[in-house]
Parts: sequence; C-alpha cells; structure tokens
Amino acid sequence: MKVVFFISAFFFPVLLQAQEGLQLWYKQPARTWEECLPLGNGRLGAMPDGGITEEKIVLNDITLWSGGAADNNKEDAIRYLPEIRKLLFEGKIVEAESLLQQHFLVKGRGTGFGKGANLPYGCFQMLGDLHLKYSYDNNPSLTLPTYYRRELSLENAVAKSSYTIAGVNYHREYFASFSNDIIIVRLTADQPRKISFSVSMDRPERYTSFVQGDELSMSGQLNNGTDGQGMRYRVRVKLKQAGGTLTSDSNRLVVENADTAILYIAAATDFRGLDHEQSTLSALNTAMATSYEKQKRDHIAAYQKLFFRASLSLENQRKEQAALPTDERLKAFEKDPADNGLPVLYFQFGRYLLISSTRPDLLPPNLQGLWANTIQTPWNGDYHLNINIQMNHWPLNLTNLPMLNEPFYRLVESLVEHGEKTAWSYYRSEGWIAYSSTNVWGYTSPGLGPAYGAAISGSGWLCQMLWDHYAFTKDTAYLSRIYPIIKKAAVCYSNILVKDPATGWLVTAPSSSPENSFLLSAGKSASTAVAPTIDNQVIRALFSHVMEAAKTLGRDAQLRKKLKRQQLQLPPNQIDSEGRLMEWLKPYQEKDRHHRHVSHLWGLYPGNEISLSQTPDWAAAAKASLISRGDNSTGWSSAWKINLWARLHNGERAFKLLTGLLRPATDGKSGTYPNLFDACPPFQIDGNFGGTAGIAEMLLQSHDRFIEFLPALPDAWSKGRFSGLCVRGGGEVSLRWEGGRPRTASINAVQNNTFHVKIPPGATYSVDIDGAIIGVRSQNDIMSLKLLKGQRANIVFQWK
Ligand code: FUC
Repeated sequence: MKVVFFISAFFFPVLLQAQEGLQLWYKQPARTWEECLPLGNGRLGAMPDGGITEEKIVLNDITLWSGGAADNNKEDAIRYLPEIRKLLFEGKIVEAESLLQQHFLVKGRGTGFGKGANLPYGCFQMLGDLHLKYSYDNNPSLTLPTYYRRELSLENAVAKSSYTIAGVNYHREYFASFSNDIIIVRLTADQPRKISFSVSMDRPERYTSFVQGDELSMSGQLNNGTDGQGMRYRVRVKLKQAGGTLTSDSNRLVVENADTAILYIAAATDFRGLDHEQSTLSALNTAMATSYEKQKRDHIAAYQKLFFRASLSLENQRKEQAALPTDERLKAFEKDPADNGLPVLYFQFGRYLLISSTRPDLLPPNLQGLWANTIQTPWNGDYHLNINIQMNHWPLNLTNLPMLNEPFYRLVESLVEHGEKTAWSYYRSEGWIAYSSTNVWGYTSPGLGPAYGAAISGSGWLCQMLWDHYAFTKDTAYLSRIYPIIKKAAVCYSNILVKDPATGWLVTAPSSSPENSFLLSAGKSASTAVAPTIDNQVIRALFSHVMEAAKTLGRDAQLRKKLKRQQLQLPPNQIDSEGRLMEWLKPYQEKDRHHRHVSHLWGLYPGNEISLSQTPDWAAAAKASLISRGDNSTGWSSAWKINLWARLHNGERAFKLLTGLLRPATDGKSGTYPNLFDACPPFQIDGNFGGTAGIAEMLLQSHDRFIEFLPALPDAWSKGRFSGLCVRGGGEVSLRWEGGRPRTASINAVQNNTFHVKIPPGATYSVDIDGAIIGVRSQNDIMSLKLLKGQRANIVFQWK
C-alpha cells in the first residue's frame, strides 16, 4: 500500500456553459419525415418540415394510444407446463415448441405481430398533421428562395427556418414549450404585412376538424379493439397576429398581410382520466396571456436545467466537415470519420431526444420516442422489453439525467399487478413476470411466437434497470420504492426455476433467447429452450440485487437465504468449442450466426458479471461471440455492440461500430437518417440512445467496483474534455485529457461515498478535496477517495 500526498489544487471549468456547434442544420426544407427536426417537451411532439409554400408539421402526444385494457393470459396454460418441460428435458424440442405454441403463449391476437392498431393491444399513433399554406404577395409564382436555412439548436431546443423571397427575409421559430406544455410557432418577416397563410389540421382517420370562433380544433376517438370506444383526444390551435387580418372558414384559419403571427397548439388525450377538453383550453389561455419572449426564455431556461448537466468536447481536426449542413456532414463522415464534432453532436442529440421524449409522471420514450407519422406505427411503437425500452434508458444515469428515470419506474410499477396475473396463469406462482413487450395498458403476457414470445427475461431486465438507477444514485428512499417490485419479480423466478435432470442446475423452462433460434437435426430449428444464457445472467443479477436491497433495508432474511441458495445452482456461463460464450445451455448452433440480438452477452453489458478484470476468460469468450456475430446489423444492434466493445476496452472497434451507426441510411439500410434519427430501419429511437450511452461508456466506466477514465478511447479522440458524466456510487465526473491520457479529473460527490479510482498505468497523481491537500491511499493501482456529499475531489495526473 502506498500513500501519495497532494501537490497542487486546480479549478475545473463550470458545467453550465454553451458548447460550440450543437446544431443540426440544412439548406433545404425536409423532403421526408426523417429529414424533419424533432421537437418535444416530454409529452407533446412536433416535426415541422420547413416547407416554403406548404408546410406540414406532424404532431404527437406520447399518451395517444389505441387499444385498451384486456386479459391476454391463457387461464389453462399451467396445465401444459409439466408436459412442455418434460418434452424439453427429453430433448423433444420440436414437440415441446408445438405444445408451447398451442397452449403456452398469449390468448387471442396479442400484439398482432406488430399490427395491433385495431386490436386491444393497440398502438402508439401520430396525433395529426398541421398544414400551413403560405402565400407571397410580392411574387405569388415564386417557390425558390434565394436563401434557405433550417436548424435545430440542441442548446435551447428551438428550431428555425429562415429564407428569403424577393428580398424579404422570412423567419419561423418553433418550440415545444417545457414551461407551458404547448407547441408554439412564430412567423416573422423583416418587412411589414408580408405574412399570409392558412392553417388546417387532419389525420388519416378518426377525426373531425372544425373552426369555432377563432379556434381551429380537431378531436376524435381511437379504436380500443373491442367496442371501438377508445382513447379520446383534442387539439386546439389559436393564432395571435400583429397587423393584417385573421379570418376563418369551416376548417381553416386564414391570416393575410400580417407583420407577425404566433400559432399556439395545445393537445391532450384522456389517458389516465385527464380532462383533455379543459386542459387544452387552459394551456391555450395561459400561453396566449404570456409574451412570446417570456415564453421562449422560460422554455429555454427549463430545458437547459437538464441539458447543461453534461458536456462533451473532442478536439476536431476537420473544421471544414464541421461546417457542412448535417445531411452532407453525415455523408462526409462516412468517408472521413475524423470529424469528431459529429460524435459529440450525436451524443448530445441523444440527450436532447431523451429530455424531449419523456417527463416525470408520464410515460417513458417508446420505440419512436414520442415521434410518429403513421397510425399503425412499426411494431406498434410500443415498449419492447427484450432490449429496446432498456436501451432507451441507458444514457439516463451516465449522462446526468437521473430525474428522467421516474416515468420508466412508473411504467414498471404499473406492470406488477398485471404481471402477477400472468405469473399465476402460466406458473401458479406468486410474484410478477413480463415477457417481451408491453403497452400503456399493462400487457405482460407472452407473445405470439416462441422466438419472441416465450422469452421470460423481460421483467428481470426491467428490474436490472431499476437497480442500476439506485447503483448510480444510492438513493435509499428510491430503493424502498423499488424493493417490492424487484422482490416480487425475484419471487416469481425463484418459484419457476426447476431442476434440470441432466445437470442438476436450476433452470428456466420453457424460455427463449430473445428472437434467436438454433439448429436441430434434419434441417429443423427451434427457439424454445431450457435456461438460455440471458435468463441465468438476468436472474443471477436480480437475486443479487434483491439480496443486497433486503440487507440494506433490513428485510426478508428468509428470502435472502433462499435466493442465495438458488443463485448458486443457476447454470454458469459456458464456452463452446469455438471459444464463444454459449447462448443456450446446450452447444446449439444459432440458425443465423449474425443474429442482431446478442442476449447471451447481457452479463457483459448491460449486466456486469463478465468483466476484463474479474472474469477474463468469459470476457475473452464474449469477445469471440461478438466477432462471430459480426458488426453489420440493425441500428440498435450496432449501438449495443458499441457498449459491449467499450466494456472490452476496445476503443477502435467501438469506434468502428459507431461509424457504422452513423452511416447515412439513405439506401434503406441501417444507420442514421438525415435528421440524425436512428434507422433500425425504420426509425427506432433506441439506436440513438444506445449510441449516446456507448460514447459515454467509451470515456468513463464504473461497473467494475472502480471508476476508470477513458477505458475505450479510440486514437481519433486523443484530446478532449467532458463534465457531468456520472458514476455508480453517486458521483459526477469531469475529465480533461490530452494525447489519450487523463490530465485533470474531478469527482463531485452527490452522496457520501468512498470512490475507488483506477490509476492510469504510468501516471503519478496528486489530489485535493475542495482545495485542501489530502493524502490518498492506493492499492493495486486503485486509489480510494472518501468524500462527503457535496465535496469535490480534484485529481491531477502527471506523466513522464
Ligand atoms: C425487437 C428487434 C427488432 C425490432 C423490434 C422493435 O423485436 O428484434 O429488430 O427492433 O424489437
């Protein structure tokens, strides 16, 4: 053990600072929805296309769902469980799968294979299209402006389109207000009386749109899949213009020759019994009684409180690429990925999307965040529990947005009562379980087919996310809130584990490794399996978390003992003849070697039972599996692999995956659309969030009992700084590095804690706490810093 004494104090730059170039911008209006710039305040979303003579703004409300509460559990499923297990243990997989398909999956039509709009399952839907038709009296035939720019600032969550026609400079500003819960569009021109346009509204189905007084409205009711009386919604649009006239006809508002005009768009649904008629009315009244400038200021201030909690900058050698419009910049990056500003932009765009697509007391971001332009959204725009909803939340704690965990917590909590019914129907078990997807109606049942629908790791994985938030925050009040949820999930798994006659291990059966299948003899394949690796890893982690929580809270001593005993009997990770981590209990060959899901690597990321320092053999096997799976896949799969390679401390490979994720998706393949939305394809927001988390994971890790700076830094990012990234144990970290080596770091304690920090090999260091010299203990290249809540440790590294 050695003791190193403090040498010098230093000051780290403050967090709240503007960063350069955090803008998406274009030289033309959007031609497709995936070129439109997304705005959102956690509930309401808007994607204006910035059109010159006609503009469409797609509107969203995150609560707008068709479908409704339904019983999807097969009451008699339990009768078939013994036989399915017997067949599985006898190796009669095909027979087991066929019995499962008939009797052990969902009752009824479930998710409708992702086409659930008119089923009880329902789907998240677009709210409507707002149509603006502009006319230019100075030159009615002119459509081509002499100047055009469309942009979105990530620093203030305001979009703009500016253009010049016949010498008149037009300017539009759009935002989804974080302070007033309303969408606002302001139109100005630099000459008087130049603003003339009409506004109307529609959607592909289930609407009436009408004008009452000076208000344009749209309302309707969605299909609940049973009696048709589903969710109701209301959109109200009002205008405030200066100069000129405001008139209307039956379904349009018309402005002529105004100097400026402001559109106020209020929308709501009756989700959770909200009085949507009244709430839209009062939102409009409040907004219209406030000046535009104040509204914008309040909006920006509310947004920045979250956004500026973390910053990142990477020295960029490609200033010329950084100056390009975002669509061209993406293309240039594919040829020359040295434009470090683009990963920074992508990182902050992910944080922007997270802040914009969820808010406490409401819903977590769904498969499309909150942005959709169709009635039947892909895969119902729902919450998939076998990677997608979890990936949506990966950046949350890492990038200092912990308050956005609340809607996720709330969704999971709401699943418990439904999952209890599912656990009872299928297993006669106490506790709760959820399979592979859910909606806003509490769906927890299995899915329609074995590959997707029989995987039982969903509830356990949700609980790992709940736990990780605790690991980051060390908030024991929160731990008390999640305890019943994670305990009941553990109780269910504990009850349904059975002894595998061949190995004596405690196994799940039936289950599946999410969406993958394996080869059997005679050209057959199946998905139904005993103890797929992900189940073992997820249950192992869940049991550890419940035991630790019970101990911390002083509860359930008997349960703790039982879980410990069972945990020791779970199947260990196994390695196949090719040196790869096995995805199933048996060394099956996967049907698709390059399958997008890498569920068996869950223990490496997002779990932490596999790590380079603690389990190097498994880490090597995980690496072999990753190599064998290959790099090309869907957007979210690339994003997952960035995180996995980061955990394997391979910065170059993680960077390669990141460049793949950022590939322009103009050819219908995976990558990134011009508006930086992730292309699965189609647009799925998980890849954005997974990419943001991956970038953070390359720069800072804390899963392995210590904090490690720059664990997977690619050569291209040799100089940079970040602030406000978070570590487990309740710490906010800032770091500045050069030549690939940490120079100065600081840890702000959000909780009392001893932070263990890996000393970069070859570095010496000095430490002060709030400016006071301290001696630091270190052992095995790990220094320990004991901090009280609110204290800051500053570390200076010296390199020979
Ligand atoms: C999982 C994935 C698909 C898609 C869907 C929404 O089922 O396997 O690729 O991302 O979720």
